[in-house]
Amino acid sequence: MDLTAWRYEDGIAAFRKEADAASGEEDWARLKNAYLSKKNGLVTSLLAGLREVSRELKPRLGKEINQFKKEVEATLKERAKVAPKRKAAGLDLTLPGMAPRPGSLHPLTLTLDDMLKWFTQMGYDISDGPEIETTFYNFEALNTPEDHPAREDADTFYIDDNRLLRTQTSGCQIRYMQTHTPPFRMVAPGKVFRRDDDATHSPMFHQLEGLVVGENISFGHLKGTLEAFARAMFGEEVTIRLRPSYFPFTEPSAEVDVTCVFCGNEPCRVCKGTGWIEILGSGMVDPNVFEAVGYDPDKYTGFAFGMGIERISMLRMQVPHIRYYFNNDRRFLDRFKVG
Ligand code: 2NL
Repeated sequence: MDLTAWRYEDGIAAFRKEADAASGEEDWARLKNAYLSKKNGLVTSLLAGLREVSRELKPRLGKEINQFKKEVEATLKERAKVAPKRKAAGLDLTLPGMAPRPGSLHPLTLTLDDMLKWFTQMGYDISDGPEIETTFYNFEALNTPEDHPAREDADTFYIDDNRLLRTQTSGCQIRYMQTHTPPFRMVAPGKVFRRDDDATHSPMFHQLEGLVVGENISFGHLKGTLEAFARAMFGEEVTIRLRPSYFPFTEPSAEVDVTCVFCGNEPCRVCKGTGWIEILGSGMVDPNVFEAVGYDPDKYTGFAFGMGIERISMLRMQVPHIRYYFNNDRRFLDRFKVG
């Protein structure tokens, strides 16, 4: 830019005129760009032009351009502060407010609430315990010796040699037995952790375990209880079957299947055409577990069971994938809104 004809008085007068005429954020943004843009703003061009002027003119012009720059910057900065205030002054208080969007209970909570309601009606006590457990409560007391595959580091999140994130809520039952005398019925719901992560497994999920101990508690009690539970959860028309299984803490052990509630005319994907869906594991408490808590295994017997709450919930709510339970996607959660 050729500065020979530039005069501070004319330059600043032109700027003041423009600034006085400016109203609204758009005008101010345009002015800021025209004067202060690093690329082609007037101030930048003036400073660039200064390099070309003669030695005699340089000191005076330099001073004037600096002065000019200062006033432009100060004015624009001052305006940037008041602009939002003008906007707030235009607030229309007669506009309708934004409707609150009430939340809803999570499907997992809905399922757990139903389960606990049923067990409570059946006389069960509800108990819980720590998510960080010792190896004694998670394994030793449950007849799971040091060399058992379930104790492999590969499945368990260990904190140190003696502490871990519980892989099941059974520690709650051990604590309960240590502080109560049979007969009793109790359930323990809570978070459990396993080093597993795929389509049907999440590294954290929720389990509900139950324990009934007394004199003469039999396998018949186990079967009748779990059948009544399955009917309460999936409908009076369902029935269950027991398959022999193995857990270190129960003997004998049984997995429980429920008749498929999804089977219609088409081939069923949920039960893979078998007509049965596995819902939980169970068994008669191993005498070694009673020994570990100081109960006389000749006096007491009991049954125990454990199930994944997400799994039961998915079946009841027809949710196709466990990840829906942890994503907190409103489109999914809103499906469970009441009212
Ligand atoms: C499963 C099903 C189960 C238990 C949990 C249990 C607890 C005590 C004593 C005996 Cl204190 N048993 N819990 C029993 C059978 C099954 O969970 O699939 N677990 C891996």
